Amino acid sequence: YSILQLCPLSDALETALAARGNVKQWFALSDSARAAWLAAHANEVSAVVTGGHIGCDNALIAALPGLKLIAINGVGYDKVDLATASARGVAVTNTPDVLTDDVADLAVGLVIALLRQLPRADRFVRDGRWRDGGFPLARKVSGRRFGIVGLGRIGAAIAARLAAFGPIAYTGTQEKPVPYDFAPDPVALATHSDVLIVACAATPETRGMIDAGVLDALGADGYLVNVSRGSVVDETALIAALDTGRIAGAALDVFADEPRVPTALIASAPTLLTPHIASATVETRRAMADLVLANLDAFLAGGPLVTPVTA
Ligand code: 8YV
Repeated sequence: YSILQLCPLSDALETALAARGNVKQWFALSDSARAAWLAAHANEVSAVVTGGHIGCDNALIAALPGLKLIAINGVGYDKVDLATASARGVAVTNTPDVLTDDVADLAVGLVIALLRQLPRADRFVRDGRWRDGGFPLARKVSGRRFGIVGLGRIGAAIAARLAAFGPIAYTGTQEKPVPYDFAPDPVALATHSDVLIVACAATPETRGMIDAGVLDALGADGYLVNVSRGSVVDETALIAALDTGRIAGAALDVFADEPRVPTALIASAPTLLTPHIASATVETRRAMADLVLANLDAFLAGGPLVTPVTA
């Protein structure tokens, strides 16, 4: 085998991978089957293909002496230790840009769905409750102040869309030449925002950054939207803030321990929960697959990688 596949991928991508080498589906093996397989085949693996939220841990990198490439089918590379990979001479690629529109579109959709209570309104009609009275009033989207945490490619695309609805401010590692107000930190941003949208990369610095202090600064009328990584938000603090009405609501596409979602969040009424679907459209998953393959082909041909991740 030469390609180790760490998570399920689209049929088209799996077929294309199989045309390029022997593919082993790691995610389908039990722990004991993994150990046995490694004992027999570890030396043969030159490339790992994985998802952004799965990555490739250091133990697996260490177990694959012939590994030269980790191709991530996603933009986030927080689950790969770049220092370890580069020390071992393992290149890492991701799929930037092609998913930016989708993630930004979903963020806007979550903002509208959360404030206008769309999932609950849908249930209201289906449950036949319309006949018994009107749906409770929701909250207005236009005119809200939007705070973007992380004005990278995705954050900027979210800002461009939400600028049609209301004033935008942002925070991040640096101030940028953009027509939006810069806040020096998340607390300052949350203080002046009605809706806080998390779009930054997950790094050691951003881990747990949206904490109780940020949520309190957002306030009882404020909403949180997360399309980044669950690790950026202190989930325990978020649950407490939702349960005590210290923030008005949250829309979450990502969670600390996916696919496990805390029962407290499931039980929490002012939340909208989606199963990490920000890049999950036919069009974008096709474009991501094409980029994974372009990187793999460049690697197999010994040429420069198309979208390498650099530390
Ligand atoms: C995917 C993602 O869910 O791009 C990312 O970082 O988290 C998502 O696009 C995942 O990587 C699909 O494999």
